[in-house]
Amino acid sequence: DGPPPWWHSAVFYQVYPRSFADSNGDGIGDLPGITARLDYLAGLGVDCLWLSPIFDSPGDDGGYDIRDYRAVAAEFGTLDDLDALIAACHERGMRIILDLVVNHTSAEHPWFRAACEDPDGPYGDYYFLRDDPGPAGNPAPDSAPPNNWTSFFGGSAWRPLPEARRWALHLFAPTQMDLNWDTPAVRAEVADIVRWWRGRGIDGFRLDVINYISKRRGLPDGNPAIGKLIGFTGIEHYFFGPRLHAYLSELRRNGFTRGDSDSPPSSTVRERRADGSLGDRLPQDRVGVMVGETPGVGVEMGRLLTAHEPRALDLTFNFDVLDEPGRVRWDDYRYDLAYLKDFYLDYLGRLGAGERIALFLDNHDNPRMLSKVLGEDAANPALRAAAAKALAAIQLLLPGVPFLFQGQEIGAINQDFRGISELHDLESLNRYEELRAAGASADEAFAQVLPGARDHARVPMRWAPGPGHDHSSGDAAPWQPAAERSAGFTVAEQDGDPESVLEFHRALIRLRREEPALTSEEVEFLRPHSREYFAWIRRDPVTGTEITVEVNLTAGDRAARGSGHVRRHTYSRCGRWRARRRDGAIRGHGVAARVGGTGFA
Ligand code: TEU
Ligand code: CA
Repeated sequence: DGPPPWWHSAVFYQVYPRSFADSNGDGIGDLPGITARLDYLAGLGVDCLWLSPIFDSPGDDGGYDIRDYRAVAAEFGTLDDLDALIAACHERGMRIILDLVVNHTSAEHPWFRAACEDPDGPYGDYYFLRDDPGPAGNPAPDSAPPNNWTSFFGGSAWRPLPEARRWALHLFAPTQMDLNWDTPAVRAEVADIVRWWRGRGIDGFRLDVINYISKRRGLPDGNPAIGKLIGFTGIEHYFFGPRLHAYLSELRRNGFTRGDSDSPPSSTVRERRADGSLGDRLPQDRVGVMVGETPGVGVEMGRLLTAHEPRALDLTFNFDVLDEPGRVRWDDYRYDLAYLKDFYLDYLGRLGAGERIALFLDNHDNPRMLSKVLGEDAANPALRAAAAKALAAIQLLLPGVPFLFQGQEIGAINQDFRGISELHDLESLNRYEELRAAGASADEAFAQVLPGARDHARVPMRWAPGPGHDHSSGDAAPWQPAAERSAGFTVAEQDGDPESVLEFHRALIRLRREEPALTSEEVEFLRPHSREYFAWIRRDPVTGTEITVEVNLTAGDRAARGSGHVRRHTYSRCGRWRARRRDGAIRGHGVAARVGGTGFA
């Protein structure tokens, strides 16, 4: 069936554009800022950029509320800037995907405006509008929403549209209106948008909450017991809806697959060789990559979406990795890396031949994994660097497709926010208000919001020491203050320092490129039941080359495994690892020595 698709062996890097690099001094990161930092990303070894939404939007949910799918938000630049960024990526042998939010549109999208003006007209069917049972004019105060579904951002998932005398469904904010994918015209519009961007050279999409697009017909009430368990009511009617697979494979056919005849490739991508040098220009891939953001689908449903023909998605995100069982994002607890190990052993153990998983630990919706793992030890720079390296070894050397989130490569941790006025995200603010309304004091409410706030990951990137961390050009202050507590955790400080978290990432990504064993599917886990020790062997099926990776998962001292020796294992060993080849040549050891200071003892 031809060579494997490029993304099988790729390292993705998620950019949160508002907070990456600001080129024009207004405090807000932008597209030219990203272009100016591309050599940094190429030098890190990134194969594909994923940009969180850059489309025109009122910005109620950080751009996840799109007003125009074919325009760039003014604060981020222009379409020309985006074309330039796409070309600059391709010139460096990198690819670029965008974030497509098509479970819902902004309430300011022309489709929704048209639907409100004429709910019985064609655009009325683009959304879920339901008759308001109340009297003409405004909904009666006691008129109930059409069902009991709740919104992820609090309250009912329905909002009244008094003028239209309808209720409208919004699983997220009241200005994020759910599209009705059962309407063929909606599916045709989405395929059109995808084709349009493919034509501009975009290499694929991360598809926002894409598993929510097919809702059970009739929109029946959610089971209250499930709602109580999960915290949201109605989910069972749309998180893996009846026509999900059909709609996604249709979108693949109509949007992501370029028909060779009607649309010849518009863009070329330079080949990047294993040694990092650039080769010939290759035509744009025939099929764009489809990365599904799929909250709640778990392992087996994720496999159904990615591994079975007709193919729906290429990769899914499995969010179960982010919190220990029984815990949620808002809980203040110390994440045990033994769970991370269990999770991957189970997940990888269930895959069939040719299946690939997305490996991610951080994104723009979650506190930093490093902070969850370290708790108060995050204040200790040595432990922080060691744990960052341990996470890097896991994320970059297990089988799968790594998605780094900006800042992970320099050991970014949660922000030390002092009060609710320092948070911007609507989810945190809504949650805070709900807790206050339920009787919590201001301090209590803040304490219950802080651990899970999405703001932690959304602060400006730390390029260099100093007040604005060089996020903005000139002396401009970034849109959100981004003070870093410890010296040593900026790009400038780590660049070129062989001990640094940044150089560790560079070294591991280089190793991935040089050693086919690390991008093969083969893995054998050693001591699977150990809660402190995580080790595995990767194998290149062609040459038989083996690479052994060992990671210490523990923070405390302990008696070491092995042949009667008692060694002190502390967290500072966490990032150490060794890679050994079957032919006896020790490959990774050199890297560990370069990166970690001393070899693996
Ligand atoms: O997130 C979907 C999602 O399910 C959550 O992780 C989300 O962060 C929320 O907190 C649920 O409680 C995606 C985007 O990544 C997120 O930024 C958007 O806010 C959301 O969809 C709506 O578009
Ligand atoms: Ca700017």
